[in-house]
Amino acid sequence: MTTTRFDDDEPDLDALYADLAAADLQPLWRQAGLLPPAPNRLGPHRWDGRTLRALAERAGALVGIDRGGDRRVLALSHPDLGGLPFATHTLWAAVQYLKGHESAPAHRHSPAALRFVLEGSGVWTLVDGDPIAMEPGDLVLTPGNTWHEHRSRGDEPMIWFDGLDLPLVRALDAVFFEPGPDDLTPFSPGDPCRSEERFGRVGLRPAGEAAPGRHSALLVYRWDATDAALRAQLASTGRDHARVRYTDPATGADVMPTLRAELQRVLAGGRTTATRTVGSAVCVVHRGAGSSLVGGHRVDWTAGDVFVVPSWAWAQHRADADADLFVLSDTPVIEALGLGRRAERSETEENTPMPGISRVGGTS
Ligand code: GTQ
Ligand code: FE2
Repeated sequence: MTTTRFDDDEPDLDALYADLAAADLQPLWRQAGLLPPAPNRLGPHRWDGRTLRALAERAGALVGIDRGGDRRVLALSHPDLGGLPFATHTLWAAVQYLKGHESAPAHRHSPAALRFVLEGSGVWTLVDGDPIAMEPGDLVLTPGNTWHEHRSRGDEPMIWFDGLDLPLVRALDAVFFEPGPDDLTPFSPGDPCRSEERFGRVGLRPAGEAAPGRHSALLVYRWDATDAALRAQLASTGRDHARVRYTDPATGADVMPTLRAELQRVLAGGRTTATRTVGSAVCVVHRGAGSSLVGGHRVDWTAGDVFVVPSWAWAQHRADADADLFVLSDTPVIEALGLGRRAERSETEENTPMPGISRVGGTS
């Protein structure tokens, strides 16, 4: 007998509960919190960037990259998830640290991954053998089931943010993993990135190619282009904040079926509109400093920090210094399943206090 055995003071009912448990059954009427009025599984949480970096450096000094794990990765583990190495119930978030001239060998897995580069230089990620040079602020995709390896040809270490849909794919029991060959893929730093050459020019893709696949054929989004799009949006709207979504250039869809990636810029003194959406998000502070109101809690942040915006929590970001937040979310899944909801706090409500978790469901 492994299922929960409920009990009661009334002997007949208690006997029923005993027999239910023996038959691996549970009464719905004793399930508390199974059907909450609104999503409530997580609170906000923040990881300090300096701590992440310092501990990644220590791991770099003590732990090699062996065929065992293949990756020197520190997973962000949300305290509300009972010890699981997951940032939210759907998203894996981690920092990966690769020292100069190290190689993390090829493997592939059904969970999809993306990398947002924090610091360093000299690293290439090879995706199905295509070499992608990584620089701070770049977004690199390693879609589900693509071979990927990380290769340093420089002297300095690199640290980047990893985002995966691993907790979601695990919950679906759809994880496949395969190690690659022991031999590293040959490449030279001068090799062009084929994906970028073919799909990296806005609005132009090779004519007559096979229909677009399940993920973006463009595997790298350069910081220069992201920054230019944000500047142009700020200039054309005259606002103090701007947001761009990384998309499949052929379809305009999200970069991968399970993951949405966006860059939220907030100028010093500016603040975003308060919104709440279904689905969880992880925000990586690329630049600047500020604070966010998340589900009624204040989260102060600075460059390098990572914080969680839980499902259906009100979120509003304010910047004290020009700030860039890389935002990873599971929204494509939520939308594909018809579970999406979104609320925005209107301008007329601007002066009323931020609704907190305790008032979820009462304001929209
Ligand atoms: O770089 O291939 O953070 O497979 C977790 C799993 C990174 C990777 C992670 C992975 C990788
Ligand atoms: Fe991987």
